[in-house]
Amino acid sequence: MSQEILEKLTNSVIEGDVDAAIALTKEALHAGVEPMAIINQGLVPGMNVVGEKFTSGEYFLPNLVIAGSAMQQAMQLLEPELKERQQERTSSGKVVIGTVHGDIHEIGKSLVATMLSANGFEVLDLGVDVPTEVFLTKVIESGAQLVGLSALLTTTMTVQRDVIEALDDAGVRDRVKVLVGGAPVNQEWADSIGADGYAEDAMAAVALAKRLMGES
Ligand code: HCB
Repeated sequence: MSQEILEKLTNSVIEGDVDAAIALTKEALHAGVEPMAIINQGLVPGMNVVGEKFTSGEYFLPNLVIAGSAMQQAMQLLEPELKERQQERTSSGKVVIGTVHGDIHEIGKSLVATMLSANGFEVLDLGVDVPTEVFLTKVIESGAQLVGLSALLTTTMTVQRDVIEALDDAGVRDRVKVLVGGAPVNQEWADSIGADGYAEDAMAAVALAKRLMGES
């Protein structure tokens, strides 16, 4: 039953049927499916298929837009549920997060921000297409212990390195741990640019953020 709803949800994202995605997300919640399972087993597989179809030329930009909208609207229903289930009382630390300059992909970054916040982190979400100097200013102003840099394009992942270099040049690199992520990013890339960690998804980002906080 739950599996059937999740499969239909995946298809609704692939087909760009926003109304169905909203209705099926509600149905899954009602059936007692955990919000994180709805994301990872319902919505994300749909986005991955959309990405593959875009690469193969079967889908075009409007398909990405509508699939993104379906996922975002479903996420709006899930965010309060995620927070309610995981809210911790004490502050785990302060995090500045954003999608780097030139990149407007926001769904994954927002999911990481939601999960960090649900796990007790104080999160300052700078949004998307964030200029490198804004990351620098906000890290200094807020006194954040962590900065999360999201990049979904091979052309923008290099901006993660620019931010690390800017932190270095400003003499604040040792004050903040840098956590990188996004579809084209991996551990090897994170190591090569001197990031403190790489997380492949929001749950891994929370675990890593907690570990890095323990180290700082
Ligand atoms: Co976009 N796009 N897109 N896109 N897009 C991708 C990313 C491609 C891989 C699709 C493909 O070709 N297969 C591709 C990138 C290719 C590449 O560079 N290697 C691509 C392209 C090419 C483009 C445009 C250039 C298309 C064009 O205009 N011709 C354009 C770029 C615009 C720009 O940014 N300047 C573009 C635009 C769009 C939108 C706007 C239509 C839309 C985004 C809507 C929005 O966010 N509001 C969009 C979408 C939806 C996608 C796909 C289909 C899904 C992305 C997504 O939301 N995934 C994506 C294909 C794909 O990735 N499968 C495709 C779901 C989330 C939950 O996963 O990976 O973002 P996530 O985040 C994870 C994870 O990476 C990690 O945790 C998250 C949560 O689990 N994580 C972090 C992310 N950030 C982190 C930071 C941390 O500190 C730690 C962990």
